[in-house]
Amino acid sequence: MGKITQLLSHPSELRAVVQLMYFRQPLHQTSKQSESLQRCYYLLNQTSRSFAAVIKELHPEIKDVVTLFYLVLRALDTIEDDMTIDPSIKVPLLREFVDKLNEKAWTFNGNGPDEKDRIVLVEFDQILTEYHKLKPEYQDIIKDITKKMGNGMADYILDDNFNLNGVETIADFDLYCHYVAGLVGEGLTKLMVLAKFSDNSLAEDGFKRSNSMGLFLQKTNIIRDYHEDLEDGRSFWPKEVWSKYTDSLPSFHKDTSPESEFQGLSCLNELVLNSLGHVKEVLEYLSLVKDPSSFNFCAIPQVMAIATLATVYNNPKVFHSVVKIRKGTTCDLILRSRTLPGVISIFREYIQVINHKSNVKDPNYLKIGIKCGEIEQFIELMYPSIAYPKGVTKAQHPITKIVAARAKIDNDIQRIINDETFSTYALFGGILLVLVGALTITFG
Ligand code: D61
Ligand code: MG
Repeated sequence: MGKITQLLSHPSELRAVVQLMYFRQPLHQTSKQSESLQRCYYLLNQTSRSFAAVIKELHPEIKDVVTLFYLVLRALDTIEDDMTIDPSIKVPLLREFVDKLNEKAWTFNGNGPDEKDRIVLVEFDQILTEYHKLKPEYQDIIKDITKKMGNGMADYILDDNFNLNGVETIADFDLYCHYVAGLVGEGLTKLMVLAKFSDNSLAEDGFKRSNSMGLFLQKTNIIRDYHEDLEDGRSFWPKEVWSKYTDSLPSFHKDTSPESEFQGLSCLNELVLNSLGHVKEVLEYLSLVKDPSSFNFCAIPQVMAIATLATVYNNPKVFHSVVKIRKGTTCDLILRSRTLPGVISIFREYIQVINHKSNVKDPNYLKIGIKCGEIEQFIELMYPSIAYPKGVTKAQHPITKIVAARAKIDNDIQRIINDETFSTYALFGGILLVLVGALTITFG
């Protein structure tokens, strides 16, 4: 189906696209930017389809910091991802990358010509110029995370003899995802706490919930990108899981027999089940982010991830292409994820989608049902639609305080959303009137 036809067959998504494109009220204005900072925003737009949009809407206090945090780590990841750089060069480069942050004008031109984000390394001097203008506290947070991530990535580079670690066990899988994504969550949490945009308690759990924020995003990508990664000659699916279903991971792509497809789906679904283990901590984390622009920034990637997870779940297309969610769905999700109740209702919806797609024959059928039930119960506790558990009054429940603290923010945002929706419907009404008028004049 064409994109336009798709959109016309989902009217609520059409409304969302129009509302987002023409009526959304930005929370903050942009101020004057130096030339190198403009170049950094150009690099951000070039290298991230999804994160650029949410980062650019952040509060002025942290917008540039988060942009530079992103670009520094994108540069590091572009070294990690490049399969044309020999491990003997790549590993030391990853470990020493943090030292480049002390330089004034370091650049790197050693990526393969087709490496998609090579430009951030070619123009790394622009990033350094702006990085050194940041408050020292912000620089230190970025530096600390860069150092940990570079060393963590280096630990997982396979050399030609495969005698380094690789993603063998589920524990390896969690540790790898911690290095490349959980640490981003940790850094962002430190930045937001420093800027007083989120509850201090977010930094007081050993960064367990912020780690889950990153793991939920990264694992979703890894599951979705099975085919693309395989074509690039790598894989991040943990062997401990796939070895239960096949003795060679590429077989899910190569062998198209129903038996092999069933094994592939069982494996895929077990990984989805594993990812769902992070959902409760994700929702808890989101409930503690106070600043509205930071809330959007944190929530939007997470609702995209749960939508993606529901789409890939039990879906054999994953073995042959990259499965994506519709553009209209994306706009609808962005608009609905500006308040905590909105986010919760999206999660509830997709958890139900997953539950309904379950196959009784799947070896993890029961576990998946239990996990979905657990999440629904947790959501029910945060936003009860009927009553609290026996013997617990609303006032006594710890979650009540968190929800109450959010109520004002959510109310304020909801008013803005109502305005925008009104304008969108007014536009549609206007178009309809003009059409009817034109028809009356022509035929009437
Ligand atoms: C709140 C808001 C955003 C969050 C968060 C909490 C917690 C974690 C993350 C974002 C990071 C999630 C990463 C998920 C996407 N995965 C990748 O981009 C992979 O590379 C990982 C290493 C580089 C991380 C760069 C990054 C990403 C998002 C950021 C950020 C830094 C800084 C600030 C805000 C968001 C993936 O890359 C795919 C690609 O190269 O296109 C890979 O190589 O596996
Ligand atoms: Mg990478």
